[in-house]
This record gives sequence, C-alpha cells and structure tokens, in this order.
Amino acid sequence: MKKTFFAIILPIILIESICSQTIVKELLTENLIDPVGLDISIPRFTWILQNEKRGITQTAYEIEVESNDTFAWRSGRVLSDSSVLVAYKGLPLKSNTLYFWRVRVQDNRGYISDWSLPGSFRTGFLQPSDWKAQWITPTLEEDTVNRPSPYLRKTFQTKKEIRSAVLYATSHGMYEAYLNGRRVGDAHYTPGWTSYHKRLQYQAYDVTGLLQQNNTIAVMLASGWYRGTLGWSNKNNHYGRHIALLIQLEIEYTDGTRERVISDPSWRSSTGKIIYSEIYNGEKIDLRLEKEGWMFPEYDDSQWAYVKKTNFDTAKLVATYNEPVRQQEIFKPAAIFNTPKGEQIIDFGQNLAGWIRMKVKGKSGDMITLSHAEVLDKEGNFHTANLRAAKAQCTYILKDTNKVILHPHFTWHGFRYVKIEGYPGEIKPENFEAVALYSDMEPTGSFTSSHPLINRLQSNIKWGQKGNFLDIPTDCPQRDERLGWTGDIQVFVPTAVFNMRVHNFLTKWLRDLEADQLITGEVPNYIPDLGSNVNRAAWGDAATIVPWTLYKTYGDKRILHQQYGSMKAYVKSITNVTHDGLWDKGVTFGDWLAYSPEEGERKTPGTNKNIITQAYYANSLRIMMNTAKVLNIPDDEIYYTNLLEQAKKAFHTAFINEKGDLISPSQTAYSIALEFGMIPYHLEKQAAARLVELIDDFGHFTTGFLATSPLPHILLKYGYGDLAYKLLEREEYPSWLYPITMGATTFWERWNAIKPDGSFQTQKPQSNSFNHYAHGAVGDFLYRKVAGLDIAPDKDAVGYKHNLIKPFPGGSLKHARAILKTYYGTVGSSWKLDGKQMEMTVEVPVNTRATVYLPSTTPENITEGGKPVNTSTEINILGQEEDKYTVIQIGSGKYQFKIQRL
Ligand code: RAM
Repeated sequence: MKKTFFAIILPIILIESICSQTIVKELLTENLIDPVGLDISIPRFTWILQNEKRGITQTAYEIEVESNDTFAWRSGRVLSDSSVLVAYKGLPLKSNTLYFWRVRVQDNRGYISDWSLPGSFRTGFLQPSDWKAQWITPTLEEDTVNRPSPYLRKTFQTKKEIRSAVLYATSHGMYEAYLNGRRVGDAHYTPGWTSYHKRLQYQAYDVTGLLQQNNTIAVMLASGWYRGTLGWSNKNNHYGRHIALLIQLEIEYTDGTRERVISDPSWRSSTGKIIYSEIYNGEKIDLRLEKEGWMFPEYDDSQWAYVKKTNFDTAKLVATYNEPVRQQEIFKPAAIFNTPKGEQIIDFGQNLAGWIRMKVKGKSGDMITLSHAEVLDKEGNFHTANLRAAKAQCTYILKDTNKVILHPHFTWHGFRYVKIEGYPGEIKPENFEAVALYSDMEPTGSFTSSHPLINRLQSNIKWGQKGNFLDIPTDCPQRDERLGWTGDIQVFVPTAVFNMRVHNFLTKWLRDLEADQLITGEVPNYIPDLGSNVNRAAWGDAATIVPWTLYKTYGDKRILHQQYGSMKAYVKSITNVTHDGLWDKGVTFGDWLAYSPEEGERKTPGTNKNIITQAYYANSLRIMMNTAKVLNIPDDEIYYTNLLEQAKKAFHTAFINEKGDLISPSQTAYSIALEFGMIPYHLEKQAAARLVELIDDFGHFTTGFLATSPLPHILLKYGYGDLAYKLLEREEYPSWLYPITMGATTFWERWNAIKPDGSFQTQKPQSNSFNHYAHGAVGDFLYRKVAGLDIAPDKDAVGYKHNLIKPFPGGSLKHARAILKTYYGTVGSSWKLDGKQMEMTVEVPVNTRATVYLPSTTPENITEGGKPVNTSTEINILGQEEDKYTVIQIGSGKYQFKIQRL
C-alpha cells in the first residue's frame, strides 16, 4: 500500500510526532480480527488509537482498501472523530476475495500517525449463485436407533502451485472436516444453531497450508441440533430426518487460474468409530470400528456406499457472523476420590460446559464410561437427577494396547464431577483434563475488589456466561434443555456486555429471533424456536432490550436498523391487544423463581402479574421511542412517545391506590415499577421507601429473575446505599453470596438449589440447574456502581465515546476496580479507601472523554498526580453536584486522584 496522503501538513508535525506519535492498532472488520468469509456488502472498520499523552482525539482518518494490488477504496482525508464501525464506501466487493486495509489518522494536535499494519477480510459468497456445490446425503441404510455418525470422503488432485485455497462448508446436522488427516479449522459444533429452515450458516476456512498434490477431504457428520433430541420432551428430527453436507473448495493457483472441488454424487460414505452421538446424551466411540486411514488419499473406499443429492435453498445460506466455539480453559483434576457408594470420581473444581480429554492404555474391548454431574448430594454421592433425561455420558471401547487420547466430538456436558467406570488401571490425574468449550468471544471486562466472596461472585458470573454462551445464549448447559431462553438473556445482557464482547454473538442470535418471530410479530419463548409459546412479558422483550443494549454498548446503529422491523412487530403484537394502553391479557412467567419459602417459612406477598406485563410493555415502548429517535424516524418517535404516556397512565390508574402505593405490596412490584419509571415522579420517593420497608421486613430480597438485579441500583438511586451493600454482602440464604458459601462455582437456577442443611430443594427437584446465568445479572451493578464504570447518559456517549466514572464505595469494601476493553481501548475505574482519603485511578482511552465524579465538593481537597485538581489545565471542573461531588471532565489518559473526605 502506498503512502500518498497528508503530504502538505506532514513536515510541520514531524519533529514533535516522533516523541508523542499516535499509533493505530488492533484493526477489526465487522468486530473481528481478519475475518474469513464475510457476506456483508458494506463491512465496517474499527481501530484503536494509542498515545500516552492526555486529551488525544482523532480529527481525521484515511482508509485504503485493496485487493490484488488494486484499490477498492481510498477514502481520502475524512474529517471525522469516528474510529469505531466506520462503513466501507468503496467499489462493490467481490465474492471469495481477500481484501487488505489500513488506516492512518490525524489527531487533535495536528499530528498524523503512520499507516497501521494492514488488517484483512475475506469475503464469502455474496450471491447464492456462487454456490456450485451440491447437497449430498449418505445412502447407507441407517441404524435409526443409534444413528452412527456418517463419514463422507472425496479424493482429488491439485495441478499447480497454489496461491490460496478456501473451503466453504455447512451441513444439516453438525460436521467436522479434515484435509489429508488434518482438522480444518478449530471450531466445534459447526455450523452452529440457527433457525435452520430460514437461515443456515456456512463457515469459510483458509486451507492453503493443508493442500498437497493428492488430497482427501474427509467429513464426519452428526445429528446435532438439526435432527438430534432437543427440548425436554425427548423429541428429535426438529428440522428434518436426514443429515447432509455442502462443501465447496475454491483453489487459486499462482498463475491466476482457479479450480473448484465440490460436494456431489462422486463422494463416498460409510460409518466409523462414532456409533452414537447426541447433544444431551453424549457419545459412544468404538475404536474397533474405525476405518483406519480413511482421511488419506491412499485409502481404498471402493466398498463405501454412494451418496445422493439432496436439496436446500442456497438463498438461505449465510456466512457465519459470530465467533466459533473453541476449546478454552483446561482444568486438571482437583481431587480424585471414591464416594460413599463406591463411585470413582474426579472433581475438576469448576462447573463448566465442555468435555473430558482422557489418555488411556488398555486392551481391545475394554469399555470406559464417563458420566458427568454438576454436584454431589448431601451424602457425597454422584448426583444426576437434575439432568433429567440427559444421559450426559461418554463411552469408549478400545481397539488395541496403544495409548490413545480420547474426547467426544459433537456433544458437551455441564459438569464439575466425572464418574469413571471401566478405566483400565489406576486413575491418575495426568490422564484426565476437563476442557471448557464456548464461543470464542474476546474477554473484555474484569472486576476485582477487597471482598473475596464478591470476587468469587464475579468469577461465578463469568463462568455462568462461559458455560452458556455456546453458539446461542442457553439457559443451562447440562440437562435436556440448553435452549435460548429469551427472558434469561434479556436480564443478563447488561452484565454479559461487560464480561465479553458479545456483539456478534448476540447479533447473530437476534437474526434468528426475527426469523422465528410469528407473522404477527409475537416472539417465541426461546430462540431458535422449536414450537414454544410466545410473547411472555419480559421474555419477548428480548426483542427490544437486547438490540438496544448492543447499540448502547458498542455504538452500533446498524443493529437498530436491522432489528427495527422485528422490534416494531413485537411491540405492535402487544399494542394490538391492549385496552386504553393497558396490557391486561398478557401472560408472563412472572418474577421467575423468586424466593419461595419452604413449608413453615413466612410467605412472600404476591405480585399482580399485570404490573409486570405493563411495566415491561412500557419499557419496550420507551426503547422504541429512543430507537426511532436514533434512527431519525420522527413519526415513529411521536407515536411511541404517545403510547408510552398512555401506558404509564394506564399503569397508574390500574395499579396505584389512593394512598399512592402499588396494589401489590411486594418487592417484585416495586422493583420493576421503579426500574422502568412507572411511578409518577411525586410518588417515587414514597415507592422507594416502601421497597425498603419490604426488604427490611424480610431482612433479604424475596425476588427472582426479573426483579432482583434492579434492586441495588434502585436503592442507590434513592439514597439507600447502605441497604444495597447489605444485600450485596449478605451470606445467608437467600442472597447472591449464599451459593458461594455452599461451594458454588457458577450461579444456580434457584436461590435454594442447595439448602443450608446441604439437601437439595424439594419444590421442583428435576429443575435444579447449577449453571443458570440469570441471577448473575447483578454483575452489571458491580461494574457500573461498585467500581463506577459506565457510559455517560448523553446520546453521543454510546459505545463508551463518553465515559461516566462514578463509583459508590460502600459496605465493608476497601477497594474495587473494573476495566473494560471497549472499541476505543481500555476504560478503567478503581478506587481505594485509606482512612479519610480516597484514591481514584481512572483510565480513559484515546478519542474518548470522561465525566468523573470525585466525592468531595471542595476542589481544594482533591489532587491529581499530586497537584491540586483546580490548577490542572487537563482537567475541566464542571461544578458540584448532589452536595457530594466535584464533577470534572477529562480527556484520554491515566489519572490518579486523591480526595480528602470530610
Ligand atoms: C426454564 C428455563 C429458563 C426460564 C424458563 C421460563 O425451563 O430454564 O431459565 O426462562 O424456564
């Protein structure tokens, strides 16, 4: 790429720029590093600017995109401070083509950066007609009970020197592809789960390094989500009865000529070692049945069966937008022991989703069974009743006396403990590993504090996310469910966006939400849908809450554009059945799994379900109003503003009595009503006081999935910070920390999954997941309030362009720290109490600013870097607020404040 730009101003800045050059790095295309297989015609570019100096912003950028030594786009100098999601504006992109791009910027001091190192992206198939391959399915007579995994293979030759080779693949069912015995890519459970009848993802892999002169493509298939057992009623074949494969290998030789290898009837099929594979139940592998050498060209497949052509509309094929599921953390055994019942158990110390990798040496016919469980029971025995119908078992039959390393391929388990049966010889720790598998999203956030149990809470929240963000956001990873429950993700999404970059993961899921929405706009309870009920209040609202949260977190307007039709349709499906603005026929799961007293314990007051439905309806109207504003659709904005007013009035009339109280005196009712602004302004303080009374009355929260996470936010807002911290630090049941005192390493579905006496809850023993992330929604409070790392409220602040740093120290905490990697770079907020002094460390990325709340109204009592804050030219004092704070505005850089508090 040539340097042609900014020639005139360059000399002026040269001298100073050497010592304080802004560096451009970490180029992302559609939020990914060098993606392969994008089918977006206008991809967006993001880059990070680095400069140790303070107050640096971008004033202009220049982008160049090229392919095959030809420019596809030269933006020229664009006066703009945008460095996030900048849309490509060049020539129409070509299919299956590698593009490189680079960027340089001018900063607010007039300096111009060097060109960045190039980023790249490879387009996938931009038109359905680019697909030349044929869908194929094995013709083997099928064992319909066990459904062993079919193998498919094809041998071919390449003729010349190869410049590049890209393999495009997808399937009905799951696939793993190999080229000459080597695994293609490192993704698991491909092609992922989407609304298969409407959208099927394909993957693209750069396989240039895997090809030789004689080649074999070998593919293993499995039932997966497509036709495996799914849902809790033991049903299978949700999308079809036959699994099938589509493969297209695009080869480009160095002389510019091209060749293509495709799936077609010339392929052959058989079966091999995987004699059974189901997501819930696990896998059976009989090594004696493996077709040795089948992945290599020399193998003789003349005895293999033919394949036949099947059909599937290529217009429904879409490139993969989310990060693949990959193998992540590896755990070694924490303990190996025998239970009172004599079961041989390994404890891996962490509840996770994944599988076991086992080394074993035995003799032909030895059968080893690994069963998985999340917990031991009170007596210390292996407990699987909560897995319901999921067998969660892997069985291996050995072939000979060679040492082998074994793991399953198309299943995963939610587990911490493994029961081992039939292992030849002693169970030694070095022969077993637990491998966590989840979508490979960038870890973006961390939270730490002086409170060890709260730190464990943060870890448990993260592990809940890791265990359940496996291609779709599932409710749980262990039992016969693992579905994309809408209510769970809508409460958890504000926390999820801190822990990991969930941008593409949830964007992909929202496409499926829209695809599965009924024609009337109603939203199924879980996505992808298998025929569930629709429009449960607070569940269907994922349709509005998730895109809005992604917009705010990532500054992504396109997600609002893309989802607008879906969001509107959902809200309309409710408006259509309201009366004078009241959604009184709504159905909801309510404040799901709220604290529910055991026999003999004090009952909690009930909540009128319409309080929940109406508050959620109003919240979705507010999101619509704000979205219409962002998208500049004034008619819609007025329409939703009016509907919102009407909905609020209807709420007041129906649910607030003459004393100004809610008709349901429950924590749930007050929490949700206050959270969604349903209480008239003049009654808000009274409502907050009622909520406090209700909490004090019980001494703890009595809420569930919906109303618990808003509680500490509300308490802080209305001046009850002490109570917020009391709830946060509480260790007795029910509380956030209670499960930790009982040894939990992930969040439980129910507050009382394990009771204080060590026994399991008996209200619904079969629904007792130990890895449900919904209650982990308190994580957002840790980041935003305890550490004080937030987005400022103004409309241009989205994506952390304008940060808000406002910590709320409290309880027994002596320090807290949060950092978050945004698209601009790392934002950091930490504080530390030292007697009457408080230290605050703030990190603001280049090209952003921050408003910081320093807890003293006397600027003279505040220093930064040892100097009085009111003498600094880099700090702009905005004023005093809430009789408590000096509010300042700062640009990028690292700042160290010391505040003398009275
Ligand atoms: C359960 C799921 C999920 C919840 C629904 C209502 O089966 O586990 O967490 O959203 O029910």
